[in-house]
Amino acid sequence: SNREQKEKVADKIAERVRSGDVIGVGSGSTSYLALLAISKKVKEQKLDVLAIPTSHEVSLACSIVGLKTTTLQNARPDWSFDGADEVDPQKGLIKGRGGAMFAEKLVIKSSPENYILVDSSKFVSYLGEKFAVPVEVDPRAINLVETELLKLGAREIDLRLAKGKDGPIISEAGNLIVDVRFNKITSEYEKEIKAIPGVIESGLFIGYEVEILTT
Ligand code: DER
Repeated sequence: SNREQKEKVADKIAERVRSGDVIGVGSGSTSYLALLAISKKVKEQKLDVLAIPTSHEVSLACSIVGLKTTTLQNARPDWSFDGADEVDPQKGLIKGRGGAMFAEKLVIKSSPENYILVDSSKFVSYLGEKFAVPVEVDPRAINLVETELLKLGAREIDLRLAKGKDGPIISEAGNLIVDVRFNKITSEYEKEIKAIPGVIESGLFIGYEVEILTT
């Protein structure tokens, strides 16, 4: 099953942990299972490990499982693990269903080794096949960014709404998130979206140093 696939890949990544590691910890359900597997090994073998969380959810999970944490301001990750929503044949990713792609991209760009943990359902022939591209936007720029995204060829732009609160979700950095569907995502889109004033980050990860781990 999907859950068993995720647990298998979570156990695989736990083997990577060495004492002294500073580990970037991604967000999402697969990363969460990996965090549980890693914290179990850290506890059993009394390893000296520091985690760099990528969301409130992950930092809360680290405190629950008893993993010490640090930040990118205080440490550089030795390696990181994370999930993804889509992986294309060139290892391009769409991430951000969980809304943490800004911090996740900072960690992935800061880490010499990045493991992307996916079950078979994440592989696509092209990016955008199943998922929209999440884009984090400064609230002051929402109209400007939507106008520019339409010029870029967006055919659908949805403001991501909160569940437990009226109105839009607010990201860890205090921004809005729009989910954008395009007809064709080219390798230039990550840069072109980022160049729009008011865009903080997108969930497109194209050309990053990542290793895909799957079952
Ligand atoms: O938000 C993210 O980028 C997460 O990594 C997400 O895309 C993958 O989450 P999942 O492991 O719950 O599918």
